[in-house]
Amino acid sequence: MRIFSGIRPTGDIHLGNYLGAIKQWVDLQNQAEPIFCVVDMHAVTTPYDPKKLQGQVFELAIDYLAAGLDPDKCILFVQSHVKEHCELAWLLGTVTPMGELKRMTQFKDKSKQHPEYVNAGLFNYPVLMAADILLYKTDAVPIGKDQEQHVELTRAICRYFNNQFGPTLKEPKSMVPEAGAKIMSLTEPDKKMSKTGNPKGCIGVFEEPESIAKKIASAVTDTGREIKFDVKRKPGIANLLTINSLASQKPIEQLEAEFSGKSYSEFKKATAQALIDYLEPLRKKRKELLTREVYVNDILRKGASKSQTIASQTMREVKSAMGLEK
Ligand code: AQP
Repeated sequence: MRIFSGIRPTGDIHLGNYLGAIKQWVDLQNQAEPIFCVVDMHAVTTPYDPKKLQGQVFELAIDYLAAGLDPDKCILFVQSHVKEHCELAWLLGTVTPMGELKRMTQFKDKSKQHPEYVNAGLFNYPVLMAADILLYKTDAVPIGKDQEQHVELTRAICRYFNNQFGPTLKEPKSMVPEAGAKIMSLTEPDKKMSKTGNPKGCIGVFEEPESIAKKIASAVTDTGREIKFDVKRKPGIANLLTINSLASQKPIEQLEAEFSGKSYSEFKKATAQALIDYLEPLRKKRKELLTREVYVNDILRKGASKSQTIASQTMREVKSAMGLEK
């Protein structure tokens, strides 16, 4: 089974990125044929600083390795190093109805967030994402809940293409984790945790322990006293229970029993500690990797070469099906 996934190099990865996506990638490495990507071409669809982009790409590659990706088990590369991603995106654009793109929640959200930056690249983001996935004849895409709609569209684009030009591309499925698929902001528990939201609501995977403890201590909860998993009535507590459960590897029911009759503050302290302990090995590994630039660049170079071998074969098939090549 081949899997493909990626993250935009738009800043430090957070707990949502880790629990929703990367943790699954690490768990899947031993059973699947995994390809992971730093999707820099997607990063330029929203405002960014060109002087910082190279550094952010490099740091995200380090983050992947620190989080547990093993370059001997997976292919790891930078999207813009394999030109076939953009080439296929252009061709897939010709079979993608505009109406489908207009429905995409992420396009609507990002257009509102950056009204001065609503560009055609942002509109076509899901077509590039479809190209990323279809280029590798991917079976499954491990992602958080917010990206499910884009994978659904990828499946539709795949069908449009195959119906028009004959069976060429493979229809992938989404892989969304049972727990952690949508980690919410600590300050606005009705919104997903995000790199570009309120920084106080977002916990970085490599954040210092004191800062993690502070953020969890001031996480928005409710006026009640009960530590119960109730997403509608107690979204803040439900979010903290999810985080604690994944970090401590204790089922939510066990945590509810353990903290029955205890205060929110005691529960928050324990949650912060569980999370700090959980993330400690990742933080250590990242510090070590930051000094190994040659090693990391070598992994990315080899990864791009392996990806390109697969990608160029798919492009030959696509171009031949479309009559662009013999
Ligand atoms: N809050 C989340 N909970 C669970 N999974 C999440 N993902 C993102 N946020 C959460 C998953 O992480 C992967 C990378 O997503 P992305 O590249 O779309 O991330 P992003 O756009 O960088 O997400 P952000 O943090 O919201 O950044 P900005 O603010 O720049 O848009 C995906 O699998 C996603 O589902």
